[in-house]
Amino acid sequence: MIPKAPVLRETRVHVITLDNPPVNALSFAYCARLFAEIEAAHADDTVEAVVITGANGLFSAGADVNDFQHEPPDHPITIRDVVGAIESSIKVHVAAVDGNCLGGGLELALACDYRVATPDAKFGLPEIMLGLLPGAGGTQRLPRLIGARPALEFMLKGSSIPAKRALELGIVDEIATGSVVEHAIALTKGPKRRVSAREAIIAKDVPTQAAAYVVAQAHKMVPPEESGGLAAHKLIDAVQASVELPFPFGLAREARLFEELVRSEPSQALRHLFFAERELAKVPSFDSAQDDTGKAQHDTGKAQHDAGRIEKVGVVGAGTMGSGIAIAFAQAGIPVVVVDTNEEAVDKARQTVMGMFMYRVQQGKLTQEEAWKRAQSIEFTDDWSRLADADLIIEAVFENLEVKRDVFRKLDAIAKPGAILATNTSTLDVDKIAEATQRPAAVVGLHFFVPANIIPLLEIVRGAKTSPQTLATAFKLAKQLRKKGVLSANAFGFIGNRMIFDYLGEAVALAEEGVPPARIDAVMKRFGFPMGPFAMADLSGLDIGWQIQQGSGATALGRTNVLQRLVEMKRLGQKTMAGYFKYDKAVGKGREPIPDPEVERIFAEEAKKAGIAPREVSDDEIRDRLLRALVERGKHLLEEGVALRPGDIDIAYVYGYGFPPHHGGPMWYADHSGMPVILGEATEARGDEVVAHA
Ligand code: T1G
Repeated sequence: MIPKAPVLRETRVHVITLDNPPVNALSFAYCARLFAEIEAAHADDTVEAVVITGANGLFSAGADVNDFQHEPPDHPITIRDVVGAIESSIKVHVAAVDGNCLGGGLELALACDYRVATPDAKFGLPEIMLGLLPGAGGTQRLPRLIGARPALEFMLKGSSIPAKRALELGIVDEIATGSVVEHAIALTKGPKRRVSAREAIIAKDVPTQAAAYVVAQAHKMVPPEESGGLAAHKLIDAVQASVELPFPFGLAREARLFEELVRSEPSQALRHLFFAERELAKVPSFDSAQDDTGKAQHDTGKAQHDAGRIEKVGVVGAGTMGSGIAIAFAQAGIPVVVVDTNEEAVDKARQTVMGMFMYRVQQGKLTQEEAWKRAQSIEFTDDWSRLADADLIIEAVFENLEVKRDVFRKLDAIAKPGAILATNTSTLDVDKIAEATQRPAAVVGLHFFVPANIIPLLEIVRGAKTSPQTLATAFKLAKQLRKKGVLSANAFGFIGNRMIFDYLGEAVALAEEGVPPARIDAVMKRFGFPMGPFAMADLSGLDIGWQIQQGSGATALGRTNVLQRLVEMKRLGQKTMAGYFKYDKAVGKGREPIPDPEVERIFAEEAKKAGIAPREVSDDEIRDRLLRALVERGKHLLEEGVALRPGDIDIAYVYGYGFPPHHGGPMWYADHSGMPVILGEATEARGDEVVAHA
């Protein structure tokens, strides 16, 4: 039973506190209780007005996404009913917002007559990130409150805005300096003022007659429905209804569009990713973390509490990766020392970093002051003793085992007790690196992706001796860096790269069967990847692929020597303006892949030598074979315990390899697209096995 909130006798105001920990999600069950309380306040003659606020440090995170994962109970009380009750009441309602006010939580606030917020409050309608649209009146009320175009932009973005910006837009009426509830109570003196009673305009300076043009433009601005744009197009339709239809009809249109989206596969995929992301840090601890009864501690809660604080970081290696990692920490407000033996590299890194911050100022993503402050938080030096007080030191030097072991030996002598030593290796054995130190429990793999300050994926590689505390600190750090920390065991290529080898191998196999690389890339771009496998290989460098193939012997890219021939011809990819494609500075700043008949001739020649006959291959076969290569390797990695959950693999691929989020990631896609996956079939055909680092 929701505790009966006090009716403030002197003010005759009923204060309702949303309280459903951890995020005051407005689940069907909670809405039933809330609805009852609101109805009671409306029926209580001693109550003249209602203030709604939130407990647990926020207003509300909106609807309970779990409720959409299964068939709803018959006639559930939903946010719509709660909003409807507020809407139909003659009593003034004021939303007193502190912390996050998101989704259905903001829609509830929009149903109130007034909204007041603390300076730290944040407002967002992130439904589009879940493949949905605001389904409790947001698409009809927000356009009436701030104009259809600003409302559409706000909902299409889905990101949160601070209270100050919400005030500028007109979403909130006032910012409270003192108690937000007290401030709200004062506002209850104002007249009843339903947002729904207003007329929806396009925008302050745009006549309503332009509605059709604005709508048409909006549809052009978002991706096609089949490429992840389904929710966006339906959202535009709903906002169009807010301009063209009377409020109740617009609400009905919104409800119909919402129901269509809830059942849509893109939304199911995005909801899968929402929960998969929140599972990432839930890691069964190592046996060593046993409680006093000897039972292994499985809930991360325990491990989380042991997470160390990272207040200063050292980065060894001032190359592209080292600079990107330093920027990522500076962006998270953590001071960094970048060390390199080579003074020239140190100077170059200083310029790279400064250049990157200036570029973000030009993009309007940072103010000059913010850029300066962040750049100042990075120290560049060739004096390794500057690392002595760092809480964490990340090595990002040349990908060679002996070079890295030397660095770790040196760091082990310099670093303070309790400091964590991390390696950014992408292919080498973390245990062999840890063996070079006296503190293997404090050694962990932190595998960033280029550019490290942009790509959200961070593979956290657990070595044989990595302690639960070190792991817990790594996961906490991932959150501080706004990265998706995905746990991998210490195995060749970890998760992401191990799967991409098979994906690239299948692409090469298709090209050997006579399918032009450009066609293969086009098929995967139509599926939703930002680039195809061959353009991806050219971006990371064919010499890297060849080196890894040589180094590991774990997997061969294809059944011929095409890769070897291209590397010998110094066709190393974008960096040499020729790889599987050729590049021209005059076309797409030298980044646009241009088909090269020379490469197709080499494929045909090598295939003939290997006795591989050209054959007709459909686009569907291309897509399915490439995705199956990913999924089969993914299933192997799960069996081998390299990856913990299918959801972890999906997060890794969506946030690290451009797998289209509206397809949920390779493992979810395989389960939901009916793609036949026979474990071991393809891998056996390729005659390779998972190579765990011995
Ligand atoms: N529903 C269910 N569970 C939720 C939830 C939600 N909306 N939001 C968070 N959780 C759980 C989460 O799974 C985790 O659980 C715990 O709360 C802490 O979350 C009709 C249809 C609010 C900014 O999209 O953005 O309203 O792992 O780890 O980093 O129009 O959560 O501990 O078991 O993320 O402090 C729209 C989603 C819903 C907001 C807090 N709302 N949430 O971040 O904690 S659709 C959203 C967030 C809707 C209406 C429509 C963040 C947060 P567990 P956390 P955090």
